[in-house]
Amino acid sequence: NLIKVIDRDQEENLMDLWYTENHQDDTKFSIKVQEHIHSEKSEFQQIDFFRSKTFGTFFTLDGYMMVTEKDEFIYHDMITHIPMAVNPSIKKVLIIGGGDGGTAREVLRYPHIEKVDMVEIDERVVRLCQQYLPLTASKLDQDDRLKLHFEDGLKFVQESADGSYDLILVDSTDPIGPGEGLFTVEFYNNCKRVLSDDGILINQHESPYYASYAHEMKRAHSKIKETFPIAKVYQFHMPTYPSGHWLFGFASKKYDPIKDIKADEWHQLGIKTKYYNTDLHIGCFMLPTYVKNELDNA
Ligand code: AAT
Repeated sequence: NLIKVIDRDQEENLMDLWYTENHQDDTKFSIKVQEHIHSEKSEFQQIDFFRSKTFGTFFTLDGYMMVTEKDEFIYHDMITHIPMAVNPSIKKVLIIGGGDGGTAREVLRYPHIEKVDMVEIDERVVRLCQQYLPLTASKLDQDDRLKLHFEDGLKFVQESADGSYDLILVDSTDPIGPGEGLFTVEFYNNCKRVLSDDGILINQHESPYYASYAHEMKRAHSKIKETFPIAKVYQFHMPTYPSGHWLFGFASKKYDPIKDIKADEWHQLGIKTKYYNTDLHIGCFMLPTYVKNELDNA
């Protein structure tokens, strides 16, 4: 999927390097690269870091965009603050994936959170993000409440005790390669078991727009709604992901994400956010008709 297009710039006679991701067979998204900072094949995946003018430093896994410096606040606000405003007394959090550290950074802004276990399969992603994306990775070695585990998230939840977390955030790659097991019924059942009675599961839920991603969205939703009594989907705008329209899933045994929002309590915490707010919290669950229909038929 990683295609480097090298063009000769007419005027300056310089070589241009572009990062290109195929969003469809005939549709590509490209960012002009100022520098290809790092490239390696880890035990699990191909990892590349680039520098660009518009999106700052960004990194890809197996050629797919993961995080850019400029738009990561959107993704990390939306994965974290939605569940935290539904249950502001969450104390024990499990993050699966999220090697860049952005999700952990947002979670650790809540002073009453007691413990965060972050389970990332690929230690190299963490170490490279600490080196090249210090603004997202900054909290990974600075907060005693956070414990890093370098192992498969599926195996970790299989081995975790019942009811040990109030919140699970699945900040995973797409369901190909190492992320595949995190989109299975077995995984969702284990998440349900290790969550407390008022626990919440948020998962990376793909995109509704292009058919190949919408297929994964439907597959994930059909499995989660079989597992949890409350299973909703919410949307946000992610400029560098395919089609720019992306989703997270909200699943719970007890809380409805709209009816049970504790907006006043959340405001009292004084957490400043650039994308999330409590109006958007309600709005992001209002889905376009075609998305609603696809999810209803999932
Ligand atoms: N914060 C947004 C970044 C990501 S990266 C997702 C991370 O999940 C990667 O670091 C990858 O190594 C890790 N991962 C993949 N599979 C597993 C697994 N089985 N167990 C633990 N960690 C895993 C998300 C990008 C979303 C992209 C959407 N197109």
